[in-house]
Amino acid sequence: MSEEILQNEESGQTKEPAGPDVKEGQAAGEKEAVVAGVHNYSREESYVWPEDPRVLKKLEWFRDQKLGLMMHWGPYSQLGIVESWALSDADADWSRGGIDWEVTGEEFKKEYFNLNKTFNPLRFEPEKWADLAKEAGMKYLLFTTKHHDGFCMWDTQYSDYKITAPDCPFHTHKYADICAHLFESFRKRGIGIAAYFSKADWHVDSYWKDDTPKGKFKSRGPSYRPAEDPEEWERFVTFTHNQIKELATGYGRLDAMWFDAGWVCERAGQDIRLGEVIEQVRKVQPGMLCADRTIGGPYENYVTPEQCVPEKPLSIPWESCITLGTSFSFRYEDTYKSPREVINLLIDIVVKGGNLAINVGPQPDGRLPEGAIRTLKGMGAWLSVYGEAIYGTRVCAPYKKGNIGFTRKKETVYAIETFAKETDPVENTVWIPYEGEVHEITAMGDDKVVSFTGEAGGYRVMLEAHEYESTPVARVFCLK
Ligand code: FHN
Repeated sequence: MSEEILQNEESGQTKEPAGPDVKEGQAAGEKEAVVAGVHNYSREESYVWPEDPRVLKKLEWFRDQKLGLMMHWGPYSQLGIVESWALSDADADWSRGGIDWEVTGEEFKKEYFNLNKTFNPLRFEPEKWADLAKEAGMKYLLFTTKHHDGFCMWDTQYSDYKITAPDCPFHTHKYADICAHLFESFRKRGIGIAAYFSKADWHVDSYWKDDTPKGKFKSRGPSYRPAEDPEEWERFVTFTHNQIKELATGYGRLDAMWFDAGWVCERAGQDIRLGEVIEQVRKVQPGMLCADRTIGGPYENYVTPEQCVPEKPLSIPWESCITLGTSFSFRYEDTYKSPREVINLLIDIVVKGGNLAINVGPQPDGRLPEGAIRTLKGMGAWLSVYGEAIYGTRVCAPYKKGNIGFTRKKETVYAIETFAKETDPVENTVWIPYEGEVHEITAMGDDKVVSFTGEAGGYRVMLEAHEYESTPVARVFCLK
């Protein structure tokens, strides 16, 4: 679903592909925020460091985690199509490609909004998901509590469009309050919790309604101009604040709330006064991080490149959200990145000071796709041996040269030699272009001290000849 966004090296600001112009009904800010369904990310220069010491402390916790499991799950998984976006008539040109049956836009929207009446993931076992996430080396969960379609994966008291409503067959299941059981299962295993929440809600009538001049045609923004109907907009703001507070007070400790739908913002005339509710929330969730994507300012505590990795290290907290398959939502017969691809991606991100939120779209029956499970297990196998060079580290100059990436933790520098392809040759001598002072080098894995010579510009490591069954994903050397 997501178009690749071209990254501008200096600013980190995206050069948007020739995406859709500001379409009819979209506020000016909408085009800048999301192009073909993909958010760009805020400029490093516009970042505002939080003043609350508890938030600053939580940011250091966040920067230590490095790896999160993002999950997009909702009734749309039954169709194997893009999450929510096909509902927006103004985005139909790119979002309805997966709609390959004879329906009109109006009929499709009705059918989509009725998917809750058949959503029944009977094979959902949150403990199994949490065990797998732990095995995969995940340090936090980023879960879609509500996507743009407005369907709530928790027992909200502010909407009947929810997993626990009588018209959703899953409401009788012991795990019906999916967010409650997922958060508890992951938290029990020491995994952090970040709640994804869409600021846009295409189901609630205070955002989308039909009795407007545009009639049934819908774009990603509200079906009316908030400035022309402030009472309606205030109803939407109250509804949104109530749901955010509900998640923050009834579902245990939240380490972060991650706000999607960047077009819902003051500069686009859609001010939901997010800061007001976050300050209230932080009275019960001290230090909770807030990622108000693409907005900048005090409530975007970290920036969130999507489906891309900045060219250079960023000096601010950041997290790339990237799909393990080809889509954030579940796709039938999807193809998944290999462990090698994901670990190389993680290394590329961590040497630049960021986190990776790798996304898996669960199946409509409640299981995770087999291909995703295989890769997650493969990731965990590598991280169980070399995770020390990833978790809790920070950027280390020259951060990356050739296929050698660098991280640092206290007095140790880690040189990570990556092998992008399983056919890459594995040499017995390794050139490490690091110019700091080094007295000892050990090879992680067997923790053997290795021979090396210091030369201009770096160190040459001489390893004992070793027959590898297959090219390793990456080798790690500890420089002390
Ligand atoms: O519109 C959403 C999209 O559906 C998906 O949730 C991604 C995930 O980061 N965020 C928005 C697009 O940038």
